[in-house]
Parts: sequence; structure tokens; C-alpha cells
Amino acid sequence: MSIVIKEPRTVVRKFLARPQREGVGATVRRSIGRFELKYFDPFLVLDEFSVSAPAGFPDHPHRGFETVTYMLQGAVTHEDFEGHKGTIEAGDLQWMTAGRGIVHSEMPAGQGTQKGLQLWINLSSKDKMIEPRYQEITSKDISEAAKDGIKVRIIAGEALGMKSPVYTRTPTMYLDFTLNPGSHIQQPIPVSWNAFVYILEGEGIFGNSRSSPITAHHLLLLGGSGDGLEAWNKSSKSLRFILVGGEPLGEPVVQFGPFVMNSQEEIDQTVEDYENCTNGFEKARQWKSESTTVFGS
Ligand code: FJE
Ligand code: FE
Repeated sequence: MSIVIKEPRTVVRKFLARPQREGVGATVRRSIGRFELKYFDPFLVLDEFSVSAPAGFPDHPHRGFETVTYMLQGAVTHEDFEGHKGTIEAGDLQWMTAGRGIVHSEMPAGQGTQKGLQLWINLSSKDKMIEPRYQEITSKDISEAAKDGIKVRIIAGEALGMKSPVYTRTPTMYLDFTLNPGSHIQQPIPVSWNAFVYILEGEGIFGNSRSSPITAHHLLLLGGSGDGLEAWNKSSKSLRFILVGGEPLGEPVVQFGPFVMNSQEEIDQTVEDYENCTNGFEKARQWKSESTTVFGS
């Protein structure tokens, strides 16, 4: 392999994400955002979600961060208070910058179980009140590279010489790796960034080739220095995991549910804005999603 990592990162903490209830009747395996790991700067939440109709995530607001939804199986329809509506299917991505305010619903679109990952990325104080924006990328437009038994889908950032078209306001990398049995990767990560691995399928060895294999639904925090990740698939099945990294913001975080600001005053203001439908929440006044109209009381 041509890329050489001088100082591979090691696994410093490991968490198993167990299923818990979220939204209305939905199940999430929450790794980042749970009590023991409230924040991993700039990441607020990582949920591996599983939802079947009529369960879902009906009308709710967001302010101050981005949500990144990456579908693994089935489809989810989202609908927002500005009339933006769309369905993302397996392999598709929705990168939503909530900024000053979004109110939306996220509901299953197909039969059976819909599965995916939702990552919440914090915005810096200067970006918290920006205009909301969507970047929606269908599976066929996600850059993919393959080499030596490794396949990587580049959701954000760069790998194996390929780049993602996604613009990340908080500098972020997000890679979906599949390693065939016997393969090995070396992936550069900026030294000053926080980075983690979340395993989706199979079992892998991370950081040190002599360490024990780690299985699906585990989150691994990678050591705070080092210039990359080394990982091995020494098993007989394929290994799939995501590698996510981001530049820490180093700012105070005050969270109240789906509102994430820098101070309690800003949270109080946000609650007021949401209640009064002001400062970005104007269109929340009359709005109700079609999905709620169908399923709701
Ligand atoms: C929620 C605020 C929220 N994990 N994974 C409060 F934003 C949500 C929420 C989600 C969510 C949605 C999808 Cl599609 C996937 C998710 C949280 O919408 F459930 C609560 N309680
Ligand atoms: Fe949401």
C-alpha cells in the first residue's frame, strides 16, 4: 500500500450501542449523545435507527446544528415546513444544515423495516443562525473507490484519491468502508481532528494488529493524536464500518433536546422563537406534515 501512516491512532474507548426507544415507536442504537458520551466535539448524536410504519419521527424542530441521514435499508420520507419534501433510499444521503431553524417530519416510506444512520454535527457559533440548507445525494452520485479488497463510499471528505461533493461547514470526513476478508486499510485523518469508527457488519481489528476483534454496533473513539487509522479484516466475512472525523469547535455547548446553542440565554431565546414562530420559525405557525395528517390523531 502506498499511503504510509506515521502514527496510527489507537482505540481509547469502546461503547456498545444498545437499542432504545426514540421518536414515536422507533428504535435507535445511540452511541454518541447517550449519558456516558454526551458530546464528542463536534459530534452531538450518532443513532443507528430502525423504524417501521406507523412508527417514525413526526413533526419536530431543530436549531444550531446539522443532521446527516444515511440510509442502509428501505427508505425515509422527510417533509419540512417550507414545503421541501423528498424520499431517501438505501445508499442515499441527506445532509441537512438546520441553522436558525427547521421543523420537519422523518417517516418510513416503505414496507418492512427502514434502517439508517443519523449523525448530528454541531455548528460553530458563527454558523448556528445561518439559513437552512439541504444537500441531497442519491446513491449513484456518491463517490466510490475500490482497491485491494477494500471498497469505500465517500460521504464527506476524501479517500483513495476520490472526493465527495458535499460541503461541510464544520470540517468533517465521513467514509463508509467495506473490507473483504484478509484486507487492510490505512486511512489518513487530520491530526487535530476528533475521529471515531462505528461498526455496521462483521468484525474488525482497529488501531493495533494484535488487538482483539470488535463486532457490529460498537463505537470506537480513536486516540486524540496520530495521523490516520489502520484496520484489518482477519475474519472470514466482510467487514463494514464508518469512519467519521471532524475538527473540534472548542466552544461551550448548551443543548435542550433538538436545540443546540452556546449559552442558556440562547436556548431560552430559541424556545421563545419556537413558541412564538419568530426568528426562523415563522412558517411553523400553520404547518403540519402530511404524514402527521395521515397517521396522527
Ligand atoms: C427525536 C429530537 C429529534 N434520531 N434518527 C428529539 F430530532 C428526534 C429525531 C431523531 C431521528 C430521526 C431519524 Cl430519521 C433518525 C433519529 C433522533 O427525529 F427522536 C427526538 N426525540
Ligand atoms: Fe429531525
